[in-house]
Parts: sequence; structure tokens; C-alpha cells
Amino acid sequence: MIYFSRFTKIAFFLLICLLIAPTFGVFAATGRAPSINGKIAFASDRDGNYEIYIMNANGSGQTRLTNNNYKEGHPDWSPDGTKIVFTSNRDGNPEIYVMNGDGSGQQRLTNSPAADTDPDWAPTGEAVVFQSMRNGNWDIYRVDVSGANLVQLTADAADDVDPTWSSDGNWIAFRSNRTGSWQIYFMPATGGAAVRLSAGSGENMQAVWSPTGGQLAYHSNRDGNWEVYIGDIATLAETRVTNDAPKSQAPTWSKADFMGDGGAKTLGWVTMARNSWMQGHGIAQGRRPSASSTTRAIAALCHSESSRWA
Ligand SMILES: [Ca+2]
Ligand SMILES: [Ca+2]
Ligand SMILES: [Ca+2]
Repeated sequence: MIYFSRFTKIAFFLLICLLIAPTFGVFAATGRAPSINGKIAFASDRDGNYEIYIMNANGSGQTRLTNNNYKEGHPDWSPDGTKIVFTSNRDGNPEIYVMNGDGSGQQRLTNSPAADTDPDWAPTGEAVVFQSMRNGNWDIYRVDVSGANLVQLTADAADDVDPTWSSDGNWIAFRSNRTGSWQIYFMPATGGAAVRLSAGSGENMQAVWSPTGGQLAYHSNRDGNWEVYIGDIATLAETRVTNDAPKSQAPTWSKADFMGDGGAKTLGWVTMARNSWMQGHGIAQGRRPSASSTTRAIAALCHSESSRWA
């Protein structure tokens, strides 16, 4: 009962926020796995325009970290839980910034008249990866947290977006429409040839790395409606995890073994059915608890906010 009331609660909170966020037009809608300081960073326009906030996992202690008339979004905690990288257009167009976890020490990392957005922290903490329009289409870049050593990692004429650094630091996954539909790719973290992981002609979205870094989970509509898939970067084999009439989306891995079935194999996702949310997890067993009063309360709590774990 303890594991269900506590960690599951946290995992469900993130899952629900992930999928609800786009519905409410939230500026940033990506998720991170657990947690060194237990806090969630999120963007909200509750005070008139988008700002970065943090809160405890139960929704208490909500604190605004930015306060200006511009648009802040896409917060991501540093691996050690002390800093937050985020996007702001305070200097005239979207740039990447970093600040301390209490909002102090805000510094700009990028300086380009084009949009720079969607930062994702390296697991080693020394750099971030992000997407930029500076060459006329979206490409993936990395930059040190000091602002030095900017490197362009993709140069395809199509759009390359949603970069995410693997848990082991070796790879960067992203989504590209270079074949005419959105597909999941990965490449060495230092750049180089990208390998396409997702097959078929459907759309593939929102890739998240497994805790060990060897697999990616994402959702795809290739089979007629949105289902969750796992792709293995060594074999390029894909496994469909869900098979439902409703949409199954927004997968996220847990690092802790909260279902008692071997942490790294535990994956959560959200299935939308009628007007309620159901959550699934535990790939190994395929278990799927129905929505509980706890998860409904959490859904009400997270409301229109997107979030990222510390
Ligand atoms: Ca603002
Ligand atoms: Ca810029
Ligand atoms: Ca490109």
C-alpha cells in the first residue's frame, strides 16, 4: 500500500500532467524522470504570462521563480537538482537560460535572433541539448552550461526537434520529419549519423529514454490509433506495448521499482478513455490499474500545468 500511495501517486501526477498539458495550451509539455530534490518545475500563465514555478510532488509549496512580462517555459532540472534550464523570450526572441533552483543567478546561454528552445540537460550536468531555428529549419544543438562550446549536431533540411539526452550520456534522441512523417532518431551525443528507430509511415512522438539508456519509449499512430511502443537502439527492434481503441500516449519510465517488478522495466503511460484517465504500468506483467480517487485528485491538482521532475 505504501508503494501505491506514494511513488505511484508521484508517477501518475507526472503522467497526467504530461498529457493534459497540451489540452490546455501549456507552453512546455515534456517530462523528466525522478528526482533528486523531490520538486517539480513547471510553466504556467496563472499570473498573466508564462513563468517558471516549482512545487513539491504533492502540489504544496508552489513558488514562482521568474517574474516578468515575457514568456518563460520548458524548465528542466539539472541532474543534481540545483539548477533549472529554461526558455525565455525576454531578450527579443526565444533563448536558453539557466538559473539556480531558487530563481537567482539567471544567465543566458544562447544568443541568436532565431528561436532557441526545448532544452534538455545532459545527465553529466555540464551541457544542455536544445533545438534552434538559426539555420532556417529546426536543428539540434548542444552548449555547455557556461554558454561555451556551442555545437550543431544535426544539419538536415527537414525539422529536427525534441532532443533528449540518454540516461547513460552516450546518445541524443530526437524527432524528425525528414522522411515526410515524424520518426524517432538517435545519434551519438557528440553528433554524427542519425539512426532511424521507428518504422512505418505513421507519426511517432515524445521519445523518452529508459533509465539504462538502451531503449526509447514513444507513441505512434502507425497502427491506426495512438499506441505506446518501445524501441531498442542496439537491435532497432520495436515492441508495441499497448493495443487499445482509446489513445495511449505520453510514456514515461520510472527509475524506482514502484510496482515491485524490476524498476528499469517499469513504464507508465496514459490511456484516454471517455472523460477519464487510466494509467498503465508494469510492462513485464502488463498490469493496468483503473483510475482511482487518488489519481483523479492528482489530475485536478496538476490542472493546466506542465512539469518536469527535479
Ligand atoms: Ca514571464
Ligand atoms: Ca534565439
Ligand atoms: Ca534540420
